Amino acid sequence: MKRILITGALGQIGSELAHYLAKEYGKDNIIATGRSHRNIEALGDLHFEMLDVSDGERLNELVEKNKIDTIVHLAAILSAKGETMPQETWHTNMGGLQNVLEVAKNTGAAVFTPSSIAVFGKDFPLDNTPQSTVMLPTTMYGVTKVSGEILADYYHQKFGVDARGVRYPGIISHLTLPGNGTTDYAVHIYYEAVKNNKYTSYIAKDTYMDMLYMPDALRAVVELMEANPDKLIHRNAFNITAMSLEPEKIAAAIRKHYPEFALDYAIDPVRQAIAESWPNSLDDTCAREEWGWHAEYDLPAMTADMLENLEKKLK
Ligand code: AKB
Repeated sequence: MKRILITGALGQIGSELAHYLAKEYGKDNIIATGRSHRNIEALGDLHFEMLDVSDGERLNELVEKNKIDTIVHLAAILSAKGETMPQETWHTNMGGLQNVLEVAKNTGAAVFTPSSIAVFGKDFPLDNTPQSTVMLPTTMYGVTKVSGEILADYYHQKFGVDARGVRYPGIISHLTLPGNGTTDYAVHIYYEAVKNNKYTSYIAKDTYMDMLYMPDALRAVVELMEANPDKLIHRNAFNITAMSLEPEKIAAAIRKHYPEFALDYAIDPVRQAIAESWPNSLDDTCAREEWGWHAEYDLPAMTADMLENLEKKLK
């Protein structure tokens, strides 16, 4: 990676990844893009261009003009929002990815695009979910993520596009809020702990999902894209994880800092059903073996860092 264009750069991951990549590869080598200016302040003085990923011509123009060699494609509609607008979710997620892959085919750029634990849905092992197993998602977001994995592999096999990806679990972070997914509760719980010392969870007790702290999610992008391609048996996309969490476990970690923290429940049936259709825990052996993946943050380390940063931001 030398010159990198990021789509969806104003979202939860993009707004942090842009700075991370700027540090690694130089500020002048990063073009952050998004389809509005909402949250633009998160990018500071990084170079920003307006881009709607449904506009393949504009994407091609930006890639050629800026001599981009890697496209990090993050723009997507997430799981809970996707269930309120399935048609638009298909159109945005699949149309955007196909434009990115076409531009990559024409220009020789490499592509990083995240998949998700949402690729799983029915008839798979819920515990220690393997890299390769049944993928029958129950959300439109999941349908686009499975299709996206297959499409990216197709562009690799057929046209030699260097497309790589990971299946992100829920990502916990303190800079930009997530954009209406199912795992968002695991971010909101920290904000509410700092603001009000209590949280009402829309996900039920004992509902386990995998989570990852943002610094690990960012490092994964660079490590996978810099990995030796000869070592990659899989490409799109690798299971990665750091911890398998449910609301009470996070609350217990928060209580080490805020002993009075109170957790209660008002279950959202839509997001609860999605959560129950996703793995309790992932097996990330393939990522470990093929490109050396490992997470650095566990629950206590993440909780301490989240609370410290949110106290600075919110108090
Ligand atoms: C969501 O909850 O939709 C996302 C995801 C796991 O892909 N955070």
